[in-house]
Amino acid sequence: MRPIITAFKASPDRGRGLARDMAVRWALEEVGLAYDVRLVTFDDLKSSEHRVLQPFGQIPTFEADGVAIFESGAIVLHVADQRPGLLPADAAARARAIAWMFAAVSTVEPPIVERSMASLLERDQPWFAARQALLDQRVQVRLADLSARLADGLWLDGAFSVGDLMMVAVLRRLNGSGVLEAHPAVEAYVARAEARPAFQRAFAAQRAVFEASEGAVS
Ligand code: GTB
Repeated sequence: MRPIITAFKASPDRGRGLARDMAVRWALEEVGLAYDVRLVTFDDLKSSEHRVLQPFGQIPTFEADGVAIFESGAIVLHVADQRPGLLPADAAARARAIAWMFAAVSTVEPPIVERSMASLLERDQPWFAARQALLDQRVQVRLADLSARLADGLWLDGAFSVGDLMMVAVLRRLNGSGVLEAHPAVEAYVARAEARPAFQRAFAAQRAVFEASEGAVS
């Protein structure tokens, strides 16, 4: 059975590939698994049918061969387990790749999300500049550590893995913010990952959905 994932019919990221179906599409492309997409509206997300698949009423979800799961990281890991390409065969290296996935979502992502939410919701507050400086600093600390880790290496731990995929999916939220520029090794790392053919195919697929939704509106 071809996996079926869910994605926004009209993504609020306007086709920039920042919604969380992007990492899932990218993983599927990396391992060469063809998939189908069920496009959903915000109303669909809150339906009882969708909540059976995703208790929080969100995208993405994944269904294939009796497996129905949610959480983009869990889906990416499951996909990586289906075919070679994203998880090293060696048990210790595999464990390290999974550790990098967790580092992406639980160590690097929180300050990035806090920073973008503040930019979005608190911009008009009189204390915004001071808070933004503090949040920038927290992101910079993580980026400096990643930069040191990458040093002259192409990826976080040997060959490209699920760890890199999730890390880059998280770091892409900083694209266009001017924050990555202070860390050329991290900026080059993100660019290297985005140049992968599998990333390009996944990006084009989600972009096509956005363009179709724009066409439907106008
Ligand atoms: N931890 C879950 C996972 O990784 O799967 C989080 C899933 C999630 O946040 N899904 C969001 C959602 O369905 C879409 S991706 N939200 C609807 C809701 O909660 O009602 C989050 C997202 C959306 C848009 C941007 N953007 O525009 O930059 C970035 C991220």
